[in-house]
Amino acid sequence: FFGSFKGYRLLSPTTKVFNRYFSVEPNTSSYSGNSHSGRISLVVRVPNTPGSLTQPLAVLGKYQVNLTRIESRPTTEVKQPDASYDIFINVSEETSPIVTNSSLVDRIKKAVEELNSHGIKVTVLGEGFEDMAQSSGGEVSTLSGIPWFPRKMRDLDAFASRTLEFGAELDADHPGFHDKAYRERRQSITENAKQYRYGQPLPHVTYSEKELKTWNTVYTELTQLYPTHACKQYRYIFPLLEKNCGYSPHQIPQLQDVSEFLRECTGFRLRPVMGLLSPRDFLNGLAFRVFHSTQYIRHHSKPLYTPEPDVCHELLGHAPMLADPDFAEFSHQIGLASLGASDEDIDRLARCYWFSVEFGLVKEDGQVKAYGAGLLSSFGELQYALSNEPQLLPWDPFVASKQPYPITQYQPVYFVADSFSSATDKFLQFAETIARPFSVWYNPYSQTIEIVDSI
Ligand code: HBI
Ligand code: NLE
Ligand code: FE
Repeated sequence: FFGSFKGYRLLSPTTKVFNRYFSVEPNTSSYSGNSHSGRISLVVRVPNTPGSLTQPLAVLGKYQVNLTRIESRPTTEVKQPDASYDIFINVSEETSPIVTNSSLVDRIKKAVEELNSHGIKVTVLGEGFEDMAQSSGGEVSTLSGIPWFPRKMRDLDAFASRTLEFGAELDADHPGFHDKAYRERRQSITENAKQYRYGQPLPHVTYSEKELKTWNTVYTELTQLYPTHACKQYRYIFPLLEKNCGYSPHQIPQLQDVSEFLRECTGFRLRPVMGLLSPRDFLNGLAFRVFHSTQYIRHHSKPLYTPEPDVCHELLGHAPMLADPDFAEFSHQIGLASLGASDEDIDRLARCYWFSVEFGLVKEDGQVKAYGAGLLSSFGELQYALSNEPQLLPWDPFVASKQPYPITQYQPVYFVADSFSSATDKFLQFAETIARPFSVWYNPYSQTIEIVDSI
């Protein structure tokens, strides 16, 4: 199986984002089963004056807060260069050797209050501090309430149950709403996804004749369009999927096989999901090079367009593109930008995602081709997008992030990228405008998000 990947481009781990310096820290929480699910970090803002770090350190010491890593970076907010520094501090979650009566969270809260009272701004990241964001407003001592985000691969297990409200129930206007057998079938497939936990093999589904017939129609129609409509990366990878993952008109590939293939290509992996995740959860997964995939198939009455993701959309739309290193890098960067982002910034990122990963077009030898998964999995929209009907704009994340879109009909506007690497460069310029008092780095060896910055 793996031998047949010989000669295929593998992920180069030396892309821009991987070149940053970071300091190594023993990650004890990954080994112990009973630890707090997320780590705690503090960002302390100090002026660029002699001794300004002494007080924060003394206060943290006084409250028995044990530190495991300290890094500094000049703040970007301030006009004068190096007028102040952000000090990034990781806190050990191991029990202090000195017996204290109060919990670590309480001691950190007290330490932060004391620092605030001295006019020192502290940002706390981690669970248990949400109430502080509201209670300590004010000019100098504002704590930005950074939304929780997953720091290790296993944290993605928390998403499984959060799809209930969004994806478990079909809407009343869905073609499958009155089809009892379809509903029950979907229910049993999504139940597998709900039970799934990190490290388990992906659920295997034996599809019925009826489901295979739907797949056959979608596959047969789409593969007639790909030679003229799909971008060259897609056309290059598709035969490899036929060879290695059982892509064919007569068989629906298994997520497990496709996931193994993608890991060999770009480190991306699939994870089963019940249905639509919130944009925040969905994008956060991309930061770990995890793509959440549905496993049920669209209703047989409407094979050529569905507004929601299904196994045709994931496997024919997304999977081939995720095997391309430049596209994978682009997707990963959207994911990293989403970690801890404000709700407004998540909205902006979701629109960037929509107009690129879902519905993006790309220039190729003077022509326009499709790379967006929503196009590559819809026979109807793929033709429409490359007709003269819709409006085409050059890919610009500053524009795309503000562009509203319909979700149940063909898009009126598409964005055309020059290439995936230039699309990524433009996206990174945009991502810099997303306010966040720290930087993140994905450590592929430990599969954890490191909160770092070193300039
Ligand atoms: N959830 N399961 C799933 N699949 C998607 O493609 C998806 C999602 N939630 C949101 C989303 N896509 C996007 O439209 C953006 O909002 C991120
Ligand atoms: N419209 C696409 C299709 O029919 O395959 C699915 C889009 C999901 C966002
Ligand atoms: Fe999608």
